[in-house]
Amino acid sequence: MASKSGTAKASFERHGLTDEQLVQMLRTMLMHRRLEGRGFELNRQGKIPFASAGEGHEAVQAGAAMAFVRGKDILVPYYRDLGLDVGIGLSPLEVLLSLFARAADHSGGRQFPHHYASRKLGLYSISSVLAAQLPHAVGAAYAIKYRKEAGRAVLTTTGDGATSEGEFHESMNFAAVHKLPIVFLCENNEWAISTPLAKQMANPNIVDRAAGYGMPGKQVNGFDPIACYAAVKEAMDRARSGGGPTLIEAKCYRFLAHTTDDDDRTYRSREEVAERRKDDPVPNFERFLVERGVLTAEGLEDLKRSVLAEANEATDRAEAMPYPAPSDLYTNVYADTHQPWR
Ligand SMILES: Cc1ncc(C[n+]2csc(CCOP(=O)(O)OP(=O)(O)O)c2C)c(N)n1
Ligand SMILES: [Mg+2]
Repeated sequence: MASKSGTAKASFERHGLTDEQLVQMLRTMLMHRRLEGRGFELNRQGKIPFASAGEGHEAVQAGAAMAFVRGKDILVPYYRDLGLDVGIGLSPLEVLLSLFARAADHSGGRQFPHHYASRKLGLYSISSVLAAQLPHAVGAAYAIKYRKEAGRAVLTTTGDGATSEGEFHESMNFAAVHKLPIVFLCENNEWAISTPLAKQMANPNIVDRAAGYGMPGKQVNGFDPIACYAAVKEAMDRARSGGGPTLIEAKCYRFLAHTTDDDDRTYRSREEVAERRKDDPVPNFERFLVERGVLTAEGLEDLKRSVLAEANEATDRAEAMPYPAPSDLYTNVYADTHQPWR
């Protein structure tokens, strides 16, 4: 499918990424888009109650996932990170089990959809409460430093709106004071449901906040997966080697409504969305890799077919699995057999 590493016809700044890694990043982006579209389809078919939408976030998440070291690093993501979670190893079946709320889901079908967790992958349980994940992420980074576990770091993510929360300030400040091994990645899609960035903060650049805490900040084009990889890799390497925290702001956009429960026509024009779609990172990265000889046109079609087949298989398997048994309702709610309502 891909040509051998370093033998691509046209040269470009690849930041050490091999052809195989570049194709893997594209696969993550394609799977992200496919699975998120699947969530909307299943919702409109009346099969699942809810799904969220990360179209426009594929590049930043695939790039960040490539900078994550499996088996070492810890990921504390937010709810819009399907691509990042899949990129570090979460399977499409696990995503579908969450959407269908089946018993085999990590939370036993109890968590909100798209709120995954995997101890095996170092993937923390996701919180719906904005910025609530950040103090947890900082705590994990503090533990790494306290235990002197060299070569590990925490990657945590947040939306632009969540940076207005007190937990964001407290987490950034604490991480900088204690020089913790952590990277804060802000996926700035310009909207917090119906609130535009300009109503959230007077400074249009979230990255400027880094200086106020005394940590390095980096702004990156969130539609460019290679640039996002490079920024997150550099910051994670610094964190892993004792250099302390970094704030990265990846500028992207949310193309769809906030979730299946939202109608974004009520707060932004179709013209605005259509204009931003011109920079859609998925077809752009497909074209980029084909034009540079990293992938043939045929190889791209094979890749898309294999992503669709995997997503379809995961959908069918998850749908066929049972819901949690009603008798399990209180399992893991209270320790042992304690039942306070009895
Ligand atoms: C503390 C808190 N306040 C409000 C909400 C409701 N809420 C859910 S998502 C959201 C918008 C968040 O926007 P942003 O942080 O930019 O992330 P995005 O969804 O755009 O990726 C809001 C206000 C919440 N979940 N938690
Ligand atoms: Mg946002």
